[in-house]
Amino acid sequence: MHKLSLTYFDIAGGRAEPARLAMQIGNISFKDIRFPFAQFAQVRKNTPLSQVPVLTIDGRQVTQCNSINRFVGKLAGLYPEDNVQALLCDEIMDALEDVTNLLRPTFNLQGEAMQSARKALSEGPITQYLTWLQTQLQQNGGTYFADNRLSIADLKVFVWIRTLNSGFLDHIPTTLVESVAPKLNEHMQRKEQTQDLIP
Ligand SMILES: N[C@@H](CCC(=O)N[C@@H](CS)C(=O)NCC(=O)O)C(=O)O
Repeated sequence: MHKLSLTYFDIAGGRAEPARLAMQIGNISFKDIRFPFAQFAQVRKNTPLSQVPVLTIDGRQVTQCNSINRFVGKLAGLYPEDNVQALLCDEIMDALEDVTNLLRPTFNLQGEAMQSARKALSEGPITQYLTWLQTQLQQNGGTYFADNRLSIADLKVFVWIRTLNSGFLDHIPTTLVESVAPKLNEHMQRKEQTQDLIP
């Protein structure tokens, strides 16, 4: 058994939350190292690319959230064994990284500049990705994103949709998901209702 720890912000979202959920669901023992935003400058001095999340496995630090997701997904039985289903699972996770990266520069903006940048993202790429995700869900039967069962892709979508709905991202309307891709809210609510999904 590997000795695992996962280092990330103390938030119920972002790039490490799907892996945290997967390890909880799969009863994978790990050290959940959480820190407040204010400590990031200090923490990043000790991470390989000055970024988080970092998975430490038997003392070795590993970066890249989707690599971490695939690894813990396999440990937890939440990653498809079939190659095509694995491809579909990866596609969803990588698409979510793309849209997350579009949001990234807006965190450095303030006031009206942030408002107009986020309005443009909401009406453009975020709507496009939400619509696409809903289509993918429906093409795969309407319940799961791959493999006809819960996978790490479902957890990553769940975390993103919960964040969009939460109001955590200023100027992204909390009604956006419901208005452009309501099936994704149903998907999230289904996951929330299952006892295997935490906090
Ligand atoms: N490609 C990396 C991106 C990681 C990343 O950008 N993490 C953010 C926090 S969610 C970060 O550390 N940002 C600081 C920076 O890049 O300077 C991954 O997939 O994990």
